[in-house]
Amino acid sequence: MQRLRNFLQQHCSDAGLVEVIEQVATISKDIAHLIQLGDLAGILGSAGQENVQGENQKKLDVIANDLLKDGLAALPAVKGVASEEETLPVGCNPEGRFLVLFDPLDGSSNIDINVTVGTIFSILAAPAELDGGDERAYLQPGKQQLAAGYVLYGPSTLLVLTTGNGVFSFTLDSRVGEYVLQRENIRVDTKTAEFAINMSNQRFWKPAMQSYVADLLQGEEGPLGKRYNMRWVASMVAEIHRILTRGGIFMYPWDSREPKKPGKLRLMYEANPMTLLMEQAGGRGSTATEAILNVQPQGIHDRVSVVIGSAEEVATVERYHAL
Ligand code: AHM
Ligand code: MG
Repeated sequence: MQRLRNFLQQHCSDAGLVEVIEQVATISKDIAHLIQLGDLAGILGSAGQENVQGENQKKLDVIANDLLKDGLAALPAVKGVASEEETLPVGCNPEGRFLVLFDPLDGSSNIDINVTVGTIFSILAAPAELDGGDERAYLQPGKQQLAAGYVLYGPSTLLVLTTGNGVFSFTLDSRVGEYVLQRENIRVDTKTAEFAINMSNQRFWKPAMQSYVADLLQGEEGPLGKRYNMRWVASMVAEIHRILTRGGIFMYPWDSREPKKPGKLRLMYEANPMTLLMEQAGGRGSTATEAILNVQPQGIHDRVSVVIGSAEEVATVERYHAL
């Protein structure tokens, strides 16, 4: 069984990048430990404050954010970090070569009911001329990511990773405190008959999305000619992991509840890393009208409409939007 450190040394020629990924992995073990303790560690419930997006922060959102921010800032290779839970990017080491963006605890509305949550991360090259606290340094399209991944805190703790050359999954062996390689070169089926979307928002979607989902629901008698199954965990890490494991399509499209926002999910530390993983596994990520990895961010907390998963099904959604 290959350990993460050995794997990274063999698969990634940049020692600085290896160090950053290993640090995320090390911190995730502390987060996993706290999640397992739950109430016993006094970490459940609200922190009594809101983040920049106006969302109520859970205690564990704040704790996971501080662990990642402080642990990454301690590395000479890290020039700056940006987080869902931080209004502005945080400058770290001026000589650093990397910027790390993360959602420290995605799906955190699930934490109090003991359902899967995750950490999502994306690593970019730091422009030499800009400070790590300067937002402009981060505003690179997703196709420029050097590495991306997530940690899934579920029945097992898993690290799923790409450095741009395939997708690999590691399981945390809590007996020795090490991530060990579990699946190599993960591939996603191009076809699927399983979809994930929050159906309670149906009446707020654009007509093209309403019409696509209405056709899915017609099953084998409808124009798509297939009987579809549906899942919704309300935890993007769990949904994307399911799709990487058995195929499917995940959608969080624009809706008219907040018409000025292009979507609910965040481009730079949710949609981009998940799309890079999916594309490295043979799937796709789209806004429904353009490739997510081509979207030029205007701000670190930009939101985006998200359609990610099996390539042929993502193309079908795009077809409905092109009509
Ligand atoms: P969060 O980063 O505040 O946890 O929000 C992101 C989560 C995703 O994990 C999930 O897909 C989505 O929000 C669920 O939203 P909803 O509760 O509207 O179904
Ligand atoms: Mg999130």
